[in-house]
Amino acid sequence: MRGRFLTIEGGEGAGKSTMMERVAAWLESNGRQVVSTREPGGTELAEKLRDILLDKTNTVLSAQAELLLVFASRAQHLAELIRPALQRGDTVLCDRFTDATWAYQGGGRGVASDDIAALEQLVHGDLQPDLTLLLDLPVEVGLRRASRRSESDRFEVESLGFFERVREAYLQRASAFPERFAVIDASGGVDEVWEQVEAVLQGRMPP
Ligand code: Z5A
Repeated sequence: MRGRFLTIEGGEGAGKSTMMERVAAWLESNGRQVVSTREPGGTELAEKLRDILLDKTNTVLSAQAELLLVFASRAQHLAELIRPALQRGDTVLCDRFTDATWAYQGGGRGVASDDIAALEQLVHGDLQPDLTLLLDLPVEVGLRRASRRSESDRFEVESLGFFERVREAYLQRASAFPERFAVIDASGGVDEVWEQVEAVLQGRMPP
C-alpha cells in the first residue's frame, strides 16, 4: 500500500501556503508521517527550474518552453521526493501539481490540451493525487492579498483575463474529477476557510 497523495491548488493569493501548514499539522496530529513540498520545485534541482520559471526578467520564455520546464521540474520532483515518500507509506502534501499546469499553461496560456495530456501521461500517467483541495476565490480578492505579501513574479504580472482563465480552468478540472476534488470557498477569513478544509479532511483522510 502506498502513502496518500494530497495536493492544494488555487489562484494567486488563494491561501495555499497558509492552509498547507494547517493541513500538515492536522495530518501529523492524526498519526501520519507528512512530507510537505511544492511545485514547481521541491528538490534542489527542481527549485533551480522554479527560479527560471518565476524570474520576471525571463520575458522571452515561450509557452512551450514554460510547459516543458514545468514538467521537467515535476519529473525530478517525482523521482527524487514524491515517489520514494509514497513508497515509504508517508503522506505527501504538495502545494500545486499538474492541475496547475492545466490551469496556468492550458487555461492561462492556451497551450493545447493534447500536449499537456501527453506530458502528464509520460511523467506520471500511473500516479494521480488522492485528494485535491481547490481554494477558489474571485481573482481580484486573491490578487489583492498576493500584492500585500511579496514582490510580483513572472506569473503575477499577467492580466486579469489571464487569471480569470486560470480560475475557470481549475473549476473545469474540479467538475471533470469530482471524486478527487474538493472545492473550498477561499474568500472568507483564514478560520472560515480552515473549517471547510478540516471537514473535508475528516471525511476523506480518516486517521
Ligand atoms: N505554475 C504553473 O504555471 N504551472 C504549474 O504547473 C505549476 C505552477 C505547478 C508559483 O506558484 C507559480 O507557478 C504560480 C503558478 C505557476 N503562479 N504564480 N504566481 P506558487 O504557488 O509558489 O505562487 P503563488 O500562487 O503566487 O502563491 P501565493 O501567492 O503565495 O499564494 P498562496 O500560497 O495561495 O497564498 P498565501 O501565501 O497563503 O497567502 C497570501 C496572502 O494572503 C498572505 O499575506 C496571507 O497571510 C493572506 N491570506 C491567506 N489566507 C487568507 C484569508 N483566508 N483571508 C485573508 N488573507 C489571507
